[in-house]
Amino acid sequence: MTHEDVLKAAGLAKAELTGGTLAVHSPIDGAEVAKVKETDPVDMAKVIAKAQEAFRAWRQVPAPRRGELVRLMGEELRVSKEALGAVVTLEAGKITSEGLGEVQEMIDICDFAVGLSRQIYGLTIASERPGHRMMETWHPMGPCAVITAFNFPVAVWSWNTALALACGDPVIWKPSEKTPLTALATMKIMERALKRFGDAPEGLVQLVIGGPEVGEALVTSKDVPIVSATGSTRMGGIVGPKVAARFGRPILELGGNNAMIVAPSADLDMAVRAIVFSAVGTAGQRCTSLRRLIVHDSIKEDLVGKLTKAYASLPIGDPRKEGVLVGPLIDHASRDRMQSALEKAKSEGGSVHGGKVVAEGVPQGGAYVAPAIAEMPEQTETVKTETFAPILYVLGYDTIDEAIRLHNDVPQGLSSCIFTLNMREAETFLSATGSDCGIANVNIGPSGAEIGGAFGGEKETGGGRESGSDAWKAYMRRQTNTVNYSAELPLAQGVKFDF
Ligand code: UN1
Repeated sequence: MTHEDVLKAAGLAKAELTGGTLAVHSPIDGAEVAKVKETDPVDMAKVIAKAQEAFRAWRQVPAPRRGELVRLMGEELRVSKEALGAVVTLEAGKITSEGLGEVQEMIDICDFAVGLSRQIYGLTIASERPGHRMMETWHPMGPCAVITAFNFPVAVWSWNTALALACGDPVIWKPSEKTPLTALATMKIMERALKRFGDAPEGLVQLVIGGPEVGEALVTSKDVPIVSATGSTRMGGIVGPKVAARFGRPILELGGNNAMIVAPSADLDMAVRAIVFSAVGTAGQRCTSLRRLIVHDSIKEDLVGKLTKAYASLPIGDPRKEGVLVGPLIDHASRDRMQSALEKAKSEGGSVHGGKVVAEGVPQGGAYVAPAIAEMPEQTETVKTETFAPILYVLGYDTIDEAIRLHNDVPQGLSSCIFTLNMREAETFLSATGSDCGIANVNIGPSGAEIGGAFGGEKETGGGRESGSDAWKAYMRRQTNTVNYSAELPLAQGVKFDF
């Protein structure tokens, strides 16, 4: 299928793809595939007011009925899975299976949120006063801005939107400027669900396209109480304080520098498979991609040998082609950043396998690279920096304490894992003295999390949680209620105030 056919199959009309100011390129071959219209920053006040109006209606709709909209969204996504997956491939460069996987992740969170819509509940708490009852009620919070990144152009939106809608919050979506087409295609699907639902308020789910000024309006508006932002630590460092300064609620999912500890008892064949998927999958452009391998000295040489062999056999190229496992990087700037990180690693004493630019057997115009393995003498500045590309830094260790120290000695704290058959090591890694990340796994890689768990991380990753478990609470306001059903008015803490 040509790029044009893919966009057409996703329901995108020519008029939406032309005449705008934002040029969209496919990372597959660098071709300009659209020029989309951007939201005028001047119109942001109207967008936000519309969301506020939608909120006033939506918060009164019973949560299970709100869940019905999410159920329809899941149904429509099922119907459009292939078409939307293909747009993800076209615009983000993911291989076909990962493009489809991303849409599956959207379907999964819809299913979760439908159940949640009948499970929004609070506690009942024992009161110290006779004839009193205490409880917690969760109420809708207000419009939720969802700022997403290019690498999961639609799934991250759905984690936020499925929960926000079930929780009673309208959504304003600002996608990455690199991936507005997946957003436009997703809105078509959403609109079909809204139509079938029937009486949802206008402006419940809005899309705005543009640069920092458009984002700024969402970040600084008091009428947008929740700002969920995914992207770089640099971006989060700007967004977080601005939202906090107006007492809004930020949900930040920022950089990761995810590691795997490989202990002497590890099943090495399994470890190799986990490493290759998590370091090379999505061309190393997941927040959860494996970036650091901390290997016991006794098995390091053996493991690096196995890995370099596996890396050499990886099919690199057109992500639409069957069998290809490594697609392009998002753009040439990203490729250049990878190359300079590798140069820096070398200057710090690293020895690099692979990592070269690939120009043959791949579509011209895309930024294709061979994934790299860099054996490092120590955890240098380059290792501590997240480079959004398939670079795997390898470090050796002697004792498990040393491995955990190295593991935690980076600014980021998203995902982590250990490969070991030693129960003491596994449990220590998951304990209070183990991994300091939001996600810590045993005998699986750091990427590819299911939506059932809370997703997010600590330190410079930003502390936000999205997706499963009780992440929904971030989209609601908690109210503590005390009800007096007695004929007395006793005060708490034994205070007397008689008059
Ligand atoms: C991201 O890269 O921003 O765990 C999200 C994973 C995916 C989500 C990644 N489920 O790798």
